Amino acid sequence: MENLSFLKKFKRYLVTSALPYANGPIHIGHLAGVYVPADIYVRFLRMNDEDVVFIGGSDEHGVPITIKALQEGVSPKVIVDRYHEMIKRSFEEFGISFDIYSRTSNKIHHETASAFFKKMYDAGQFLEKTSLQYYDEANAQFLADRYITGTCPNCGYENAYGDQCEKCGSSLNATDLINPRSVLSGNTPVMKETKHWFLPLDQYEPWLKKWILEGHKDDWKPNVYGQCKSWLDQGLQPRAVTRDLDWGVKVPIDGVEGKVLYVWFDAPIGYISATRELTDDWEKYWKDQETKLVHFIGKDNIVFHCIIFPSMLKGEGTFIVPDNVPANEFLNLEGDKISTSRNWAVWLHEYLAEFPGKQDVLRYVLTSNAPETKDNDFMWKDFQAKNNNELVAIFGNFINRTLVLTQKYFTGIIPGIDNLTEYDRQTIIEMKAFPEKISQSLHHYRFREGLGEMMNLARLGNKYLTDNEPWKIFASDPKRTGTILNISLQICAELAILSEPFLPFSAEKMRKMFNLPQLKWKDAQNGSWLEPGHKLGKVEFLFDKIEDPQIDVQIQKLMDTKKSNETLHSLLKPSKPGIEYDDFGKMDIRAGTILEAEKVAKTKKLLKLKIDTGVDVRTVISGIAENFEPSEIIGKRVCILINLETKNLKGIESKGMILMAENPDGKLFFVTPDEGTQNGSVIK
Ligand code: B3M
Ligand code: ZN
Repeated sequence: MENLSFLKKFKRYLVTSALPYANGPIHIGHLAGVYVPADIYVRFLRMNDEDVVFIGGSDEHGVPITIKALQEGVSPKVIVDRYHEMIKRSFEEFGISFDIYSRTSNKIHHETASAFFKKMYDAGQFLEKTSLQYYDEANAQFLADRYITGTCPNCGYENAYGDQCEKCGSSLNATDLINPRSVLSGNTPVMKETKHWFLPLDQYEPWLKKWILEGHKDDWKPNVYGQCKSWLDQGLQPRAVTRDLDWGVKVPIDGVEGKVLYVWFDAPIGYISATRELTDDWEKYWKDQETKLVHFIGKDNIVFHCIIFPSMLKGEGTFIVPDNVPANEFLNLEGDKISTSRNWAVWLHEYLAEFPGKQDVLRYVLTSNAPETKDNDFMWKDFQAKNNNELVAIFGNFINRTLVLTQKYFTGIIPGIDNLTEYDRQTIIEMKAFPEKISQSLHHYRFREGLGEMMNLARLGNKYLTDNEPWKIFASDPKRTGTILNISLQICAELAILSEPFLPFSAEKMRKMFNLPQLKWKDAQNGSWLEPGHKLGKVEFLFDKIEDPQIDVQIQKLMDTKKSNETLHSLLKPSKPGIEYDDFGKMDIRAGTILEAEKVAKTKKLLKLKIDTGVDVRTVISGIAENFEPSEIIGKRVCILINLETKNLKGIESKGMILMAENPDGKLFFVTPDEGTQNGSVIK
């Protein structure tokens, strides 16, 4: 392939894909935005014999991790171990062909990030600033990023985070929030002094402007370039690169305790640590101008990869900066934004379990629908249609028909070519153009377009075979049948090569069916390895039809999610008006134990409970008979309000009330004091 001169400008490639937070599983949004395009690109480069490393790993630091740990009541380590393993496994199974999938909790990463910071610190490249930050007195903790919520000053959304409003997307400082609240205690935080180190982004501004605005106007995607330009036009401010947290890479300055590197400082260095972990020869990938560094990311990470990390690399002084950052927009699901907290997603590990062996179908659909220039939608019906009408009906059908006919007429041995018709010649010219066309698309990060061309090649083959009807002429003209099948087989084999970046599992199957060695991209243009006389392998189906019931299950699953989200939301009782401390202080609530329970005769709802309150043993009538059997609650630990006025119910004196939690659907639960409390413990 003479024309691939662009591939020769660089000696080697370093391709990174965003490190997902290890606080949840991977969903189709991650795949479409980052991992599928990155994998296509890397597989394409490898087939062109390029020296390339493909880096991935889990981002295991930062507030997204510690908040998740807090919600589950476990340590951050438990969270990252669980999700790192799960993510790693599902990527592997899905065929994302990382050279390494590492994690930022590794020792080598802590060392690398620490040394990186230290070098910049020693060279005086950070500003040291003492400033006032929000602090939660009850928990004795500074409230970084997502530890603080409040009302967004831009759109009025009440649950905006200290670093970002998820409703309107604006990036915020904690001090911008109206009515700030601590996520830990719900309290209004106070201001307290703390010292931090800042990366003076303003000092990098002239260099960034020259590098991006002048240097990459034409080769960066408009969405990426546009975001950078708007940041640069607004003017950059110094940005804190340390945090008051105890989970992360410790700030490597003598005498500094309880502070870690900001997760967005350490995470991109994770790309470097992973390369070091992969090879002793890592420096040539990171420090030689002849390396092409490409970051695959989603659009929410643009500023970090185009402004902040490059400034860090530049500041450190010995590293190259990215040649391109082909960020994608977002993928929505059935018309709605993908959301982990609302469980509005198609999870990769679930897909793999529910559609075994169909990795390529999802890869195909996500690529043909990739949100390359604008947000896009994943629809299950469209998934089914693309599988049935494109992969099965065109691609699979063409390959299958050609192989079956070759088995039938030539016992699976490739026939030779006789005379070529004008149609044959035209087809051969057309098929020879595809490797270069697809190369151009992939080189320019236009993966949808590349995939579209690959399908056009399948269409070309399918049409050629249909138009020439070799099955009708075998009896009268076996030589002509042989020529038609030879040309069809060449197209099939070309597809086996050119589909590899997009559909690696199917390409591998095809390689076996054609009994071919591992081939290179350049082999696609000359079919010389496909000599007459070559014996084909065993024929099997590449794709099969996905029927309605399988899709209906998926749609139903999403409808159930939507319904339960809506019910939860609409049924949730609004909060009551505020009260004074004294109002609450008047209540005497204790930990207690239910000693006896029996139904109150002639009532449906009432149970008569005898409760040890620590202070005394007393009788309480409780309206929970429809929810609990007396026998199942004897011995249950409860919280009981003991200074409530005595009430006479069905002739029995009820002294107090036990605390219950009620779900929006009316289901009742005991509020049980934790183990270790004793009867009579004061609840306050
Ligand atoms: N973990 C953010 C994200 O998952 C972050 C990416 C880090 S890349 C160095 O969107
Ligand atoms: Zn907002």
